[in-house]
Amino acid sequence: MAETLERTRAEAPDTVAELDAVIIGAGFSGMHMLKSLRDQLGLKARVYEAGETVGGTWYWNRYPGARCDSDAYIYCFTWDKQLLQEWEWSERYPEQPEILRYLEHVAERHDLKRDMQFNTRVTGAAFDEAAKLWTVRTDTGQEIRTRFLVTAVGSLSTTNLPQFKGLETFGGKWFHTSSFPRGGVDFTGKRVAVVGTGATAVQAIAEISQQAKQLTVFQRTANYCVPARNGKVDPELTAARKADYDGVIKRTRESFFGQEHYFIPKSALDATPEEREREFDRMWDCGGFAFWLGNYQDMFFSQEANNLCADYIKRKIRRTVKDPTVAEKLIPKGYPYGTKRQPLDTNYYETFNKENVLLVDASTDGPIEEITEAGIRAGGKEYGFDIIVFATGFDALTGPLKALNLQGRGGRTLDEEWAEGPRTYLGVAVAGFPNLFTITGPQSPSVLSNMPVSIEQHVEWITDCVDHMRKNGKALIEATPGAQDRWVAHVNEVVSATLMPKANSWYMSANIPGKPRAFLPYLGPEGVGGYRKTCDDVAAKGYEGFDLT
Ligand code: N01
Repeated sequence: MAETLERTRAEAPDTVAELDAVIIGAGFSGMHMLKSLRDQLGLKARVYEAGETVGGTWYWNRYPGARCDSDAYIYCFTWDKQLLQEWEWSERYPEQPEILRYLEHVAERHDLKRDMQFNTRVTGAAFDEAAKLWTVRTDTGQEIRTRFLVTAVGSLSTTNLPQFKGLETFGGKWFHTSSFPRGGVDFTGKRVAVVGTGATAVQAIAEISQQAKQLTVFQRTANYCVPARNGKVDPELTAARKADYDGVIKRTRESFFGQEHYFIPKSALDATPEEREREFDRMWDCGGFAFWLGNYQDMFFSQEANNLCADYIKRKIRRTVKDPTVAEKLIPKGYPYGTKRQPLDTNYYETFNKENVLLVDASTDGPIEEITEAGIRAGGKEYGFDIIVFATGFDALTGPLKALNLQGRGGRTLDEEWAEGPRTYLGVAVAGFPNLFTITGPQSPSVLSNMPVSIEQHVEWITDCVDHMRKNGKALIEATPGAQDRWVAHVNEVVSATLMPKANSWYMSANIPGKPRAFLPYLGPEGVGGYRKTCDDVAAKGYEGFDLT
């Protein structure tokens, strides 16, 4: 690894380079952005990536059980029509190594790595007002001057490792799920702790319990989990989807969440109990996000309707978990269903029936007090461990952008601009930061959608915008403060009509101590389809809300 790093750096281009576009990150978004700017527009573009290859999220998140939660047939690039036909996914939700293989294949097929520099972290970028260029700095000591700066850093890429007292004293090994060692961790015969019960932990816990001698799960907030129902996809269904990929693409692009799930156009309160139960059973049996994103249309708005959905899941938990005391600990309390990211489970609740699995719940058993040399002390009791796995999530959406140390006009930083929460225009631009584009940035649908759908929409929009500027002899594009103010107000107004603000979720910035409470993505009234139309309208009106100079 060290050798590879040295070699890659030695081969790195000149210390000062001039480019048309710098793209930060080589995940789904950086790969597509490079393909578009370089091969479609002919720009001199280059990707800088901290990891040693492509993949982004799928390069870093290698914990046991890591797999996508969207059906694979829509969790891929749609711009390579031939590959859509050729590629065969092994199951409904492929595991991390398979998705990484897919991305490696795309990179090779489109010769993307030629214009990517790995093992290189962007450490800062400043806008030079006189030259109208960005100067980008890297940890390899390079300085790159570029007209356009595109962040493709993902929404969930800045690790949240809570500052537990005493972590440095722990005598065993500890890992965060977002940066697991290559080659994995051998849990065989080990006493293992998992801290957290979010979507990541729900995937990892069932897997780790199969290897570990003893697994202890530290839960702060119980989650509503629904079955993933992973498995082989019926070949006839796959063939039908392939035959109708244009239809699939159109439908996901116009949909609410970038998925082929549609709300039941009715209030849950208007259905009879029998009808409701039938619908709930149907969604539950379908698995995946059906229960979350294809439920009654008022589920996200009416507490009464939401309670009916929540109660169904609570009944399932009580039926699955044999020990009633453990089941009660696993019953979510204090926030509406669906207002935290839906974890998809494969034997999650069943795992708590195993003899080697213990649940330590912050409310009933006491919260984590400190990490000790031997393990974790919670609720006054010490639990001994060989390995601790922190599945404690991310500083979502704003974290990865702030970490870039961007300086816009007048040297202003995002820390200053976003002191009270993110402020963007359309989630793709920030006033005072000309020629900066943020793919799936805060206040865009991003994490509330099937990511590849939102990534492609942003990449296409940015590509069209850059093309428009070149054709019209424009050097700079910049969101106006007024348009940004209106967008921020709109984002907050829309979400305030929903139940989302009632949860202490990472959507609400609540997982990071001191982070200003603000809803981070955009939950537009018509979802990703409506958001796409809004962005297209902005472009059609000559980039309304932007100054083009
Ligand atoms: O992180 P999380 P995640 N003391 O923030 C707990 C995506 N994803 O990595 O709920 C004790 O959701 C925290 O408790 P609480 C997906 O979008 C995608 O699981 O805040 N506990 C929670 O239980 C997802 O939402 C896929 O009270 C602490 C957990 O740690 C996002 O990644 C697969 C704590 C963190 O849960 C993040 O999920 C997996 C503390 N100080 C994930 N701090 C795909 O399908 C935090 N916790 C691609």
